[in-house]
Amino acid sequence: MRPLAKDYRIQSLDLAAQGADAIYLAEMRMPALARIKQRFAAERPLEGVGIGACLHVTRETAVLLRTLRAGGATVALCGSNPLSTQDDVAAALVADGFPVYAWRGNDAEYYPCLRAVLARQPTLLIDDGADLIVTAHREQAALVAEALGAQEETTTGVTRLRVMAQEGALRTPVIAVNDAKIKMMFDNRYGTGQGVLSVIKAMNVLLAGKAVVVAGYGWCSKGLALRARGLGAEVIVTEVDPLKALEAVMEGYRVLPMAQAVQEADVILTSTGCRDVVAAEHFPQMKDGTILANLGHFNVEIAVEALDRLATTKRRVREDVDEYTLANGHRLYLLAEGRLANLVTLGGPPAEIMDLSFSVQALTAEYLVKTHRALTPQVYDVPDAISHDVARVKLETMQIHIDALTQDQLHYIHSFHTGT
Ligand code: RBV
Repeated sequence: MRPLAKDYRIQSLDLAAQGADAIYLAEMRMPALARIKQRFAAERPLEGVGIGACLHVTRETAVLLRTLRAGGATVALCGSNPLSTQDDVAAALVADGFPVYAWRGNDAEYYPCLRAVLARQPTLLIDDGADLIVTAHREQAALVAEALGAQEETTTGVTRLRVMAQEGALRTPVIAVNDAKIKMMFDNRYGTGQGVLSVIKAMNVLLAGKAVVVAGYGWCSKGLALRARGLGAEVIVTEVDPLKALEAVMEGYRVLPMAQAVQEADVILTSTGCRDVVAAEHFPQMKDGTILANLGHFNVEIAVEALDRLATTKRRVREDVDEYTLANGHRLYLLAEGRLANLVTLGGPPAEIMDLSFSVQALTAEYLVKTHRALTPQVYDVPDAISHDVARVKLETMQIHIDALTQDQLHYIHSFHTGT
């Protein structure tokens, strides 16, 4: 047994045994990360590196933290969302020696918890949504100047950091883990896509025959549309990007402006990275019983404050479900207070998926430690070789074999001489 972390702020240490079981079950389904952990333990590529992590405090995140520690790093963790912390996991991590500052429902002290991580003077930041990186820039200029760099897990965070870079405000190199092919193709599409189940878990509603509106047609929304259709729903997509809208049309979905879509919707799912996608004027247009869920990073995609203002009554009807009654008598059901519903109600993308994303995080940390001297403050892509490595290892652990190019084939595709 490791000694308890000396400093921490969590809900209750009493939940540690339950959390340890939850982590154990996730770890079993994260074989690619397990291989990295084994190699890290032997090679210690992160020896002496202090990592500050701001991530959803989930069982899968716990497996990542242990992998980073096996590589020689010390890691402190805060939550990247007020509602996504699994309190049992936080307790197990503290019992396992990690300083953790997070509890479910921590709205009021969200930023103090980020500051507690920064107070440990980490030299590498791993973020999900860019709150930690932005806070460090605002309040800890020296820490940022000394840092090796940072890594960002999610679409919304990468968007923020690219704006920072464009405005010349970024002071440390950032690697856009989200933009790695193996992250977007699997975590965003199938991981968030499976988040359709949050509607079923929260409301146990039949999706077959329902009109499900999916706002946006990026990687996350593609998965949501796919899975909603698979459950028998009629999917309507809304978009602002003509290319993505056309893609949705060709995929066989109806595409409508939101003002029309809301009138037909039984369920509305947002994952756009933008704000007020479902806005004040839309609520009175909705049918009685419409279910609203956001799966994007921040709670701004559905205009919750406007909904609060418009509603004549609001009451909690089930765990993570609030009923809003409007002046026209229609009742709307909002999941997870408009925060990312799949994290809050389901615990996030499953371990098999996070195995991929967090393998990329672990290998990116190793890459940053090795290469940071050659990097400048801008947003970098994850080297493609990392995505390919993780995919190869994942296939191996699934005992799926693929072909290899012969010498002749290699020669052919690397030469322009042979034609008609
Ligand atoms: N995410 N982390 C977890 N189970 O630990 N689940 C989801 C987890 C990340 C995911 O990669 C996505 O990009 C981000 O959370 C949204 O904030």
